[in-house]
Amino acid sequence: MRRNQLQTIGSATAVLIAATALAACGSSSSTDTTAAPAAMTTAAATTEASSASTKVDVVLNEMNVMAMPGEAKAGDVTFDVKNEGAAGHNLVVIKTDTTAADLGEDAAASEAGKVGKVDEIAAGQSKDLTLKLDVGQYALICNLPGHYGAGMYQDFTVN
Ligand SMILES: [Cu+2]
Repeated sequence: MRRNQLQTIGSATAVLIAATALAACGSSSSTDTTAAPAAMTTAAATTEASSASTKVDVVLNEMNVMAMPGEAKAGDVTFDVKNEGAAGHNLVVIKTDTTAADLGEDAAASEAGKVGKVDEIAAGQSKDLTLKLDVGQYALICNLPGHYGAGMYQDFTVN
């Protein structure tokens, strides 16, 4: 009887140790192999989501608007607008059937068809603007007095 009890305790202890070892092994391996890939999957998904928004660098100076690239796929487009000039500039995004050079008067352009605007940016500063753009022809202009007429415009195509 006593010997049987000892055997029972002994095997119960062995089972406990094995279970503890399994649990420790299981929990550490599940942390290492499932949590890490899950985090990587999340990061990859985030990267895919942000790359779904096309990034366009727009540089403003005296007296140019330079968008790189000059076209984008329809959908979310993020204009990363940097004023590399010495004066303040703004950026108006206009959907238009004409070219950017043909928006109207010399001093200031018509903003008919405006789909978004970045208010005046001080020299050396940057601002972002994300717009959902349909397929079409657009004009990117600075419409501070005299700037459009001085050449601050560029065509932009969404396809
Ligand atoms: Cu300007």
